Amino acid sequence: MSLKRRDFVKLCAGTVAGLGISQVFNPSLVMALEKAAKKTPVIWIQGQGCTGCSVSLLNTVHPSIKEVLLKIISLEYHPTVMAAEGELALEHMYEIANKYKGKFFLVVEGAIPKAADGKYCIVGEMGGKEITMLELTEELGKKAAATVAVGACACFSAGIPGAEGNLTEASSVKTIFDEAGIKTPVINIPGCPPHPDWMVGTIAHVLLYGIPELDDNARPKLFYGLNIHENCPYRSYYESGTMSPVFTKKEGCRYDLGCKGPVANADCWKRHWNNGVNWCIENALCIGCVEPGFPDDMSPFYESM
Ligand code: FSX
Ligand code: SF4
Ligand code: SF4
Repeated sequence: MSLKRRDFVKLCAGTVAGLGISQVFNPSLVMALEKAAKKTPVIWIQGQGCTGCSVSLLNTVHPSIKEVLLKIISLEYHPTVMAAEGELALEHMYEIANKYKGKFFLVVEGAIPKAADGKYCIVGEMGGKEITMLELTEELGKKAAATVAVGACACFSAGIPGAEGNLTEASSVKTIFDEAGIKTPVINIPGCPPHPDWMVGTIAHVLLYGIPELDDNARPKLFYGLNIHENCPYRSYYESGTMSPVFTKKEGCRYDLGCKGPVANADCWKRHWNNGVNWCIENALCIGCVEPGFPDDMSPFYESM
């Protein structure tokens, strides 16, 4: 492989102009990934979520989702995008998990409910027996080489399903693993949903160079290492006390409208969303979707801290 880790990291980090991994995925990297992916299948399971994380991944433009699925991620199971369904699909998933025991990557999207023996989230049925998300997460978690928790729901305090008032004991992957004594490493890719670059970039890093450097919340520093407020293009407005009275105004800091940029750590300020077209603060404000405690600790979204 001709691309050194240092260069890959540079690619992932993007530039101030907003270029990121999705805009500049380079051919030598794709070739190397194609080789690595063949040996490392990915099993993607979904629990309590809105499928927004998968939709976000499907929105990756460069590389296209076709390239991601055919060359970068050898996706053997994904409830939303696979053509197979029912027992046939589950049988294939178990076959891959056993054949590649200790070698495959498990991606978990959505929270895992513990109440009522996990019955709030049934993810399949085999031979007339219902399979809960809880059972599946534990079973596959034990066998995986590493687990990537995508989205606020699978990380930390279980996101929207884990918010105040939830009766299902929605839990994060880390909580489930800790309670079941599962030692498989967990990488958190929070966001509601996460940026496609954060998911594709992290999986590519794991495949090519191993687990990237993580922060105290098990997030790759590559994408979550810098604070939004400290790097925000609206920062000069904040310093001069020029506050925007409405979301629609181009000028002015969003602090008084409830912006949570000061406590949010991610590279949205330079990566931008929707293939670089815009990002939260440009259209409204940051609701701190990448932080532990989201959404409760970031609420009310539209009131300043
Ligand atoms: Fe959660 Fe994924 Fe928020 Fe949705 O499924 S991270 S609710 S955007 O997308 O899990
Ligand atoms: Fe900070 Fe938000 Fe204002 Fe940007 S818009 S400077 S992140 S408070
Ligand atoms: Fe989440 Fe804030 Fe980034 Fe938007 S700007 S994706 S709310 S961390």
